[in-house]
Amino acid sequence: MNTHETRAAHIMRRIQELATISEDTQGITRTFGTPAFVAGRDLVQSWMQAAGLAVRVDSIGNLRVRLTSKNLTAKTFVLASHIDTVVNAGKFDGPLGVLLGLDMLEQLMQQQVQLPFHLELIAFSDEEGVRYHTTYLGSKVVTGAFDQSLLQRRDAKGITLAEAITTMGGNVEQLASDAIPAADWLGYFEVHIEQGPVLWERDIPVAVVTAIAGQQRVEVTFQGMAGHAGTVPMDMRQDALAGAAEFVLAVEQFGLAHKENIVATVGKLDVRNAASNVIPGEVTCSLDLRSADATRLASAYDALYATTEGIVRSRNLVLRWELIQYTAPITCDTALNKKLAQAITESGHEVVSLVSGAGHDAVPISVVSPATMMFVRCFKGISHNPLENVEERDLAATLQVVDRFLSSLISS
Ligand code: HGY
Ligand code: MN
Ligand code: MN
Repeated sequence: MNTHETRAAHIMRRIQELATISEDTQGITRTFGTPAFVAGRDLVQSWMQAAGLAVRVDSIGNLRVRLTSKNLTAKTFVLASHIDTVVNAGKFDGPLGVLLGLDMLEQLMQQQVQLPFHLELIAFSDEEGVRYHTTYLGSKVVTGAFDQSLLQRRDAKGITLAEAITTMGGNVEQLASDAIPAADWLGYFEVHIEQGPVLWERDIPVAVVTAIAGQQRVEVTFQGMAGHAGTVPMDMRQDALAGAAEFVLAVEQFGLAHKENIVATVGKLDVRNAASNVIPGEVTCSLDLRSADATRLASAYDALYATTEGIVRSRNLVLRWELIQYTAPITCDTALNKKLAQAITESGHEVVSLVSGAGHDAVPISVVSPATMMFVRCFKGISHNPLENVEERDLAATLQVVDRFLSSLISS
């Protein structure tokens, strides 16, 4: 049997190879449905096929492979993560969990393990929600929760989600029939980088995830009056960008004032018809609001909306506030976490439990199945950044724990 170190090196080589595929030459970008996304997916598919697995590309573009149990009435346990990325991403956010899952299936096949349950590995096609600002498109098809009304959403180039799915070879007519029936789910497990500094600071390779924060994603548009930068007196302006700037700082101030319980970010800002000699007439920005506490998330949302209304009133602007996505916070499955903690202890590591500030596909999955995650230490906790990195020794340590965790599931 391959040692954990040789397996880790193999997975690392695949992560590095996948990282060479991108929409642009600068960094790593493979957003939902783009040619670069499809090229990356094809590479992962080729590795799955080389392992002797029959790969199904489902209607939303997820890659799906299964090891079936001889017990045909068995339920299905899912290992997964995502292969889409943010813009200028790191190498590990998503692919780590997919390629580690593929290694697990390869090991089980090599050892000819008789499974008491079906084991499905899924590479989700859209966790990040970068292109259509709606996350979890891939996992929501697998759980039967896909919102058909999203099909008409348009990306920055005006391409609808339906068109993107079709262009990628997906099938919008099949989206509702690609779910794993709720009764068939045995459990869900995702390995993912921590994307935070705790494991780095504590010098521990892995952690159990006990909960995942909820999030509100809003599109905020400030409508003023475009005008000549040279002729409109300062006190007669309806400057949309000045209003948006006040909003950005108000969001930061609110987040700092409530930093124990929430995080608030404006990650995108677009000035329409921008020119240096034009007073901005329309500005659209994003608001990303998160908390592990649903009540605090709701009150933060209401407070920031009220603040924004005050800003537009004082500046004689018009506000368009569109909630793009709301996801409630979730708690991970305690029984799975108990087994995972046991596997971590047996592997010689201290058990650290973390709440995830980042969203993950485990969130929609937890609606239909017991779900949990394990975090892997990453360099200084940096993620959504080309500096994102995982050390091979931590990947080997992760494999040791996941081997034990899966064995405990198989033998229970
Ligand atoms: O935004 C997030 O929390 C994740 O990276 N999709
Ligand atoms: Mn991720
Ligand atoms: Mn991410």
